[in-house]
Amino acid sequence: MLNLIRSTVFAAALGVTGMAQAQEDITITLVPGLTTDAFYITMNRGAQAAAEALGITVDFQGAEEFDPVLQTPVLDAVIARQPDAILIAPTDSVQMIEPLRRAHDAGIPVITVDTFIGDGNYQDGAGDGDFPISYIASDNIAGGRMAARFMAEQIGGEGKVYVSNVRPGISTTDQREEGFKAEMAENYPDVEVLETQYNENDASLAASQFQAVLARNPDIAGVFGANLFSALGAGNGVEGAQKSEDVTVIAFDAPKSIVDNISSGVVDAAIAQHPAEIGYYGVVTAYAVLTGQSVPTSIGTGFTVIDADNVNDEDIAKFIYSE
Ligand code: T6T
Repeated sequence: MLNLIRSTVFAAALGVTGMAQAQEDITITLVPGLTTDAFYITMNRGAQAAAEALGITVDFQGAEEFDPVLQTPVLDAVIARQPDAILIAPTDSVQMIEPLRRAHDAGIPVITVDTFIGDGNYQDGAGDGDFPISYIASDNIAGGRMAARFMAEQIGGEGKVYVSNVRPGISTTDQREEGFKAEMAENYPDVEVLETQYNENDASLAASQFQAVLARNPDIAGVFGANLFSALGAGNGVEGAQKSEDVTVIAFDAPKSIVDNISSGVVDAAIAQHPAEIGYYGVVTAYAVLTGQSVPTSIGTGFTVIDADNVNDEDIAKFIYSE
């Protein structure tokens, strides 16, 4: 860790008070959910923009799959290198608490981006996962509710739909499903939400699950793909079954592949998160912590809905994720 400690000692030796750590020496590590996902690639783009603006270094270290068993050794290696702060998208809200506590115990400030640990309310003295300093992310319950409203409008307020999701235990996708179901239950009593299909972040599995749901429910009216791979797979499944005319697909996330599916009519709407904004504010928040500022315990970032009406608009292009 370059560290505050070292520069404070140095400052003290020089008899200088209030001397801050040299900016060019600050190193923050961003640990994504996985390295090859356009969402996290875009988050890193925002993080690098903030690093450049601040004259600090941000490195990007992650696993190749969204899995706490694979993320933990990556995190342990990051802790061993002692960065000044860790920004991380924890891949499980319970299983990543103890690995992250090791960073905290080593004196490295932890900020979570995109996903949270514990109950997501940090620094309130309650719960095991209370120690991260801040959480920067989309409001995923609100996003799930938005998805439900777009779905309900498209299917005329009635019919069978299901959520294609990754696996339980991921804060973001759990909350999107929760918001989706709550909105349907409260406002669309004639929409029946079938059992969730879990795909382990595998788009091929999500596509074949659509075929199986269709076989059991020939009148299926819609699928909500709760993240990039779920939505991509749901779209491919619907297209493969030649059901695009009859089945509404609402996607969370907006890589180019999903935007292309909007243009071709396979996906009806995508709720684009603003991952670059998450990365940018994540780095700025870590920098503020490292330079002695107080920071909010949570920062909410926005959404942009992309559909056939605006997909070709110039000002939409910046919300399409980088690959
Ligand atoms: O939807 C994003 C992210 O918000 C979620 O936590 C995991 O999946 C994505 O990375 C998309 O693949």
